[in-house]
Amino acid sequence: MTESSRRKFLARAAATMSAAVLAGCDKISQSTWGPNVLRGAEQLTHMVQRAITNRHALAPEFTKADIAPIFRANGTLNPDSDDYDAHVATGFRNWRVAVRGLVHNPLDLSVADLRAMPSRTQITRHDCVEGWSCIGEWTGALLSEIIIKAEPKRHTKFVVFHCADNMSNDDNHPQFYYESLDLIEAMHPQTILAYDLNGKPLPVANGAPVRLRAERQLGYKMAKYVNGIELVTDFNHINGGKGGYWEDQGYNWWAGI
Ligand SMILES: Nc1nc2c(c(=O)[nH]1)N[C@H]1C(S)=C(S)[C@@H](COP(=O)(O)O)O[C@H]1N2
Ligand SMILES: [Mo]
Repeated sequence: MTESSRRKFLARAAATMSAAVLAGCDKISQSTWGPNVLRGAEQLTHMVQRAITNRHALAPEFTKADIAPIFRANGTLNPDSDDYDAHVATGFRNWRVAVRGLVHNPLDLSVADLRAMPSRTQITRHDCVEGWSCIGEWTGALLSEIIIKAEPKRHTKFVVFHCADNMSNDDNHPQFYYESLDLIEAMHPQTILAYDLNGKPLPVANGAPVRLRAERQLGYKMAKYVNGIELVTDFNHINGGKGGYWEDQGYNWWAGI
């Protein structure tokens, strides 16, 4: 098998396993042991994929000729809050990415700070679970450099990304989009906090002023409008406790491709 057909096979195998588990979801989850079995199965998918794929492998990269003329946008297209509108009006000068949680050195990074950090430019394919893909060129600060700069504490296992878009209709109980990666994905050389798309500052629809690119993951992992990064040992304390907005609605936490 070639590397890419092997990866496709693994993705399919993992999807089949998850689908098999989900098929019995309603019935199983009514009994007390169900949730543990489900969690166990998801952990197994993650472990199996870890064991048989090389976690240091790079996602495929493409050429300028492959870049789509317009990068399709999905999910929130504009956070549309007074706060966000004010940032748009001031060219995101006051936008900060707050790095908190299990760190010795908390950071508040402006877009200019991010632009001054070691960066990477990569032409990659974005795969959305809704069934579309799009190739674009992303430039951003290496997330590994940000994490190292923040001096993570020893027990850090996951990195959580907090976003500015409220997914709830109820302004009194906002539910901001969020996502998370394990430390291996977070430290991967193609994982960046992107500020440019196709050589220009990110459009609002694609997550201005900064969004995550974790190129070996499905689209929903790529948090847009990032204003916070939190280092944690687990995410039980955050919203639904599943590590992401879509995960809280039932998507798999492990979204490796
Ligand atoms: N903050 C935030 N990030 C998000 C989403 C969102 O709704 N809000 N949607 C996700 C999904 S499902 C996809 S496919 C990609 C879409 O990124 P794009 O708009 O640049 O295509 O962003 C992901 N990140
Ligand atoms: Mo998506």
